Amino acid sequence: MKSSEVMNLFSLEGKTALVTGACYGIGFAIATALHGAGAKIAFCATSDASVEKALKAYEAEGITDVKGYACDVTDEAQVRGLIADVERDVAPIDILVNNAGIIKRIPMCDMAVEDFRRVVDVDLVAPYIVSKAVLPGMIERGHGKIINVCSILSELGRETVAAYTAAKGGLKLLTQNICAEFGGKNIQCNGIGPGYIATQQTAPLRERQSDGSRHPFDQFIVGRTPAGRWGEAEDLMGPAVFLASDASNFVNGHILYVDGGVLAYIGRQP
Ligand code: NAP
Ligand code: GCO
Repeated sequence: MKSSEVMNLFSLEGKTALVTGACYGIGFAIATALHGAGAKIAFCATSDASVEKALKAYEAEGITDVKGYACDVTDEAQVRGLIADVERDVAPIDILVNNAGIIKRIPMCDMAVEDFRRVVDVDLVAPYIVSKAVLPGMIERGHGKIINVCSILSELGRETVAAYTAAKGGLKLLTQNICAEFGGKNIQCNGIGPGYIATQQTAPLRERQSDGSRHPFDQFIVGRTPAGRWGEAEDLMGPAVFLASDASNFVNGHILYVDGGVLAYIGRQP
């Protein structure tokens, strides 16, 4: 390959991507990035109202050709319908980003088993359901990219998020297993593992205190992150384009942590 052609490796021209839960936050940033690299974008969210709101947000970014669908990704019948709709309205899916996720912060022994199951359903079972629905088409067409949005909590635990860490740890291994099972079919399945990113999901951890001071968890995260700041959803844009593109064709079963260095750091010395 000529050096002048290297940047073409990152182009997504002619590709179609489905990003789950891409109304705002990380999913929105990833969908916007893939669009900027040339892909046609479809996304889903939990309700028509979410989809309508998101379409306006994309429009505000100058993106008018995305397609949005209401779909609960934990429901296999709805997911099959979603894939059929995307293939009919847009094109067969080359890139799947399993981004939709929830968290419930409840001490483990106070948590109802239904709450634990719901988190595992959305954060782990749904990526399995959506991947299972797109894989046969990817195999038939001879290529495919699946990106699972994991977390640094695929590696670490912390108080109150037992279901989330169990699900994200499982998602890391599901990523490796999809790689193992379908790598020979020219399908690459990788994960992105964000650190602490300033989105709606983490807003309660950054709320100002009544005296105007920063939330103790906010200070803890800044101290625990070598970069010395929270991540922004935009920090995930480059890594997502890389993992969706031909630039990563021999990268498979890998979790790309985008965490400002948290996982490399033992924490500030006293
Ligand atoms: P967010 O702002 O809460 O957005 C989550 C999105 O998922 C929303 O669009 C939501 O749809 C959608 N969603 C939730 N349940 C769904 C379901 N059953 N079916 C379809 N869509 C569903 O979250 P975020 O912070 O951007 O996080 C996105 C992903 O990154 C999640 O998997 C999260 O666990 C992961 N992550 C986040 C961080 C962080 O610090 N923020 C760090 C590591 C990993 P509606 O708009 O309809 O509610
Ligand atoms: C929490 C946070 C995390 C982040 C993220 C960290 O309560 O600890 O919400 O779960 O969302 O996954 O990488």
